[in-house]
Order: sequence, then structure tokens, then C-alpha cells
Amino acid sequence: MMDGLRLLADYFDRAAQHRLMDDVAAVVSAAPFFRPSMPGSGRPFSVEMTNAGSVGWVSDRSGYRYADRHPVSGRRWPGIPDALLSLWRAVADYPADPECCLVNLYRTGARMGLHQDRDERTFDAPVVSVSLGDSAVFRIGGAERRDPTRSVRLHSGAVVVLGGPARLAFHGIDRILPGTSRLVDGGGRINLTLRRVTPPGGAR
Ligand code: MD3
Ligand code: FE
Repeated sequence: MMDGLRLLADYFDRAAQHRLMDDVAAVVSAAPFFRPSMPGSGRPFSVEMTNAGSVGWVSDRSGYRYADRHPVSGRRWPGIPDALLSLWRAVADYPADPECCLVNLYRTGARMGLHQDRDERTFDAPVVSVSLGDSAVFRIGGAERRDPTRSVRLHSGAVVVLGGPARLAFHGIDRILPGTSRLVDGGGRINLTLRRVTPPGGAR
């Protein structure tokens, strides 16, 4: 396995997955899913998104960025649920809490192309991700787009920690395997991604 990539399959049992879905429902009631669009073209994403935390990741015609307000309601994002702060403190090995929890919703047919996460102002912190609902075919390569990639199945309850060299690896979601879980109402997959955006103690 690549250096810095830790796959913790079955980290959350079924009961914990249901509690996380309740936390997601509370976040979504304060900050409904929106559909981002590609910088430049304005082409809509197939994935719907929302956020919790002091800042949230958004994308529209003018670019990708972290914003402190929901792009539709103009309201601040809700707080990151306690269970996710506890997860970060248990696995991230980082001296400060996450600032953003991006919530991605993949209905059947949604995907995410190969990309790097580099909109943050620090890459010292790992990215911690939780998979809920239908299984996904996740692809991860190296620091260069041309590097070879491999495919990993992410099932409901899995946690992935990406630190060190893996932090800047190209990655994406090739496809969702429909009907592999009943956790998400209406079917599909939820991914929760915890990130530190600014250096600890640093100026905002
Ligand atoms: C590897 N999300 O939101 S999570 C994203 O399943 C994103 O929704 C995917 O890529 C999803 O940016 C993958 C696993 C993940 C998250 C961040 C990474 C893998 C990563 C950062 C660096 C390398
Ligand atoms: Fe990513």
C-alpha cells in the first residue's frame, strides 16, 4: 500500500453508521445540498455537496475555494459533528482540529474525476474520509497525473487517512455500485471528508 495511505475498513459498525447518518441529516437541514459547477465552463458536477465547519469547499464558474457561507442561502455552515471531531482526534495525529467537513452525495451514476486536493493553505495535515452507503470504486495514483493508479473498493463504514506523500496523490471516484447498501435513503453514497485548511495558530 502507498506510503501515507491508511485504509481502515469497517472502522464504524452499523450502529455508528446510522448515528453518522443522523448527524449528516442535521447538517443537511441547516445547509442543504447544492450542486457545484466547474470553474470556467460552469458544467455541473454529478456529485451534490454541502459542508460543516468554519469554512466549506465550494466551486462555481469563478473557481474552487473555501468560503465561510453557503453559496445559496448565504448562511454560515453548521458545526462539525462531535463524532467526526472524535474520529479526527483518534486518527489524524495532528495538533489542531479540522476546519472543514465536506459532505459529498453520490446518487447512482455520479463520479468524481481524477484530481488533487490542493486548495488548502497547509498540506501538513492529513485528509480523513468516511464512506457511508453504497460501495465505491476509488482510484488513487501518485503525485503526478501520469503516475500509475490502482483501484480500491470503499465500503460503508470505511475510513481512509491520507497523510504524508499520499496527501497530494491524484485520486477520484470511478463509480458507485448501486444497491450495495440501504443506509442512504433513495440509494447512493455519502462521503465525509475532514480537512485542515489553514496552518494551526496561523492568521486567517
Ligand atoms: C487522496 N472525495 O472530496 S474521499 C474530495 O469519495 C474527494 O468523495 C472522494 O476526493 C469521495 O476531494 C474521495 C478519499 C480521499 C479524500 C482526499 C484525498 C482521498 C484522497 C486527498 C489526497 C489523496
Ligand atoms: Fe479529493
